[in-house]
Amino acid sequence: MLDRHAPVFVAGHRGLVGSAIVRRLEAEGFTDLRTVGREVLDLRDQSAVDSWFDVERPRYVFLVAGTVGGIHANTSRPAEFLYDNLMIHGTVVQAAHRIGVEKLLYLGSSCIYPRLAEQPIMEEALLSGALEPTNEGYALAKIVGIKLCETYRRQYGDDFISAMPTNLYGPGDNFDLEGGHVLPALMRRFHEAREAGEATVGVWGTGNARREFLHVDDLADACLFLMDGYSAPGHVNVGTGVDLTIRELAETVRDLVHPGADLAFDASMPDGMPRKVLDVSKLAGLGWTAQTSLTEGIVSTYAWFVEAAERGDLRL
Ligand code: GFB
Repeated sequence: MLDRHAPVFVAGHRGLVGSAIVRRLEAEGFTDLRTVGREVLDLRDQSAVDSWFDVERPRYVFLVAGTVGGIHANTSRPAEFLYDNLMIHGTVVQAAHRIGVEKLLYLGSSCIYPRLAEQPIMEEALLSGALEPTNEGYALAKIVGIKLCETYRRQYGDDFISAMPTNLYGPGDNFDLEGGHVLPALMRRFHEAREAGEATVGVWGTGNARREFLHVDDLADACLFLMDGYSAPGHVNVGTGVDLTIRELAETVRDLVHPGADLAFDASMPDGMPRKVLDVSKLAGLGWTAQTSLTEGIVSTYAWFVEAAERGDLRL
């Protein structure tokens, strides 16, 4: 179990995941959280990262920093998604190794798995087939992150572990309509259509793609659970094991935010992976399962969105 008074570095503390991990660690009584903004430290710069680690000397690291976005951001900025993430994973893992960090958790993504992987996707499906082209750059960088943790463990004995979350949502998400993920985009689009008195709301793709959604507070809980009790080379899927179509998702958001609105599917936008649902039996076998139902999570995240919008405090 982690020492609650040891210095802990949460890399990426302002993002959806990092902010949830900070909340979870604070609630757990961690007393020495270390964070740094990108205006102070460029995590792609090895010597800057090394200097920062030399000064702060964290004993534990949550590596959840990265360039992230939805399907459109991934397809329009593939070089950034590949380069930024590749570098960030490399610099932080190497710096953690160099100063002797006792435990590091690296966060990947379910997009590491082949486009046509057997569903639900087991951890063993990694590198068994071609990747989904809409997020290949991001997926390649994420796969390298897993391999960094595995190889540093094998060669140096470092206790570096990896978790692979499914699609995430929750407070602190990016509500940008072009760059963000489907759930925050749909919440905002339905909300703005209702405010503007518009009866039709656009949804990208055919609506037939299937996705699984995990509340970010559940993910943060799983990350702490793994840091406290898991130490092995294999990565661990984190999800609910339950998926639905994008059409069903859009209807759920519609019924909450703008009941009666019509959906207009834009098939010129990509669906991405046809289906992406994780087999979560490994994590369940270790003793952890997700607690937040999708409906509950959508209701509370929408309430958060409305309040944050009123405060003028949204990432757009
Ligand atoms: O959330 P999203 O971008 O994630 O899209 P991916 C999920 C599905 O929702 C796709 C559809 O089939 C989209 O076409 N969709 C419908 C929308 N309306 C919208 C909308 O307004 N915005 C967005 N973004 N989608 C990402 C990867 O893929 O998943 C990343 O690109 C990352 O690399 C992330 O792994 C978890 O599951 O398609």
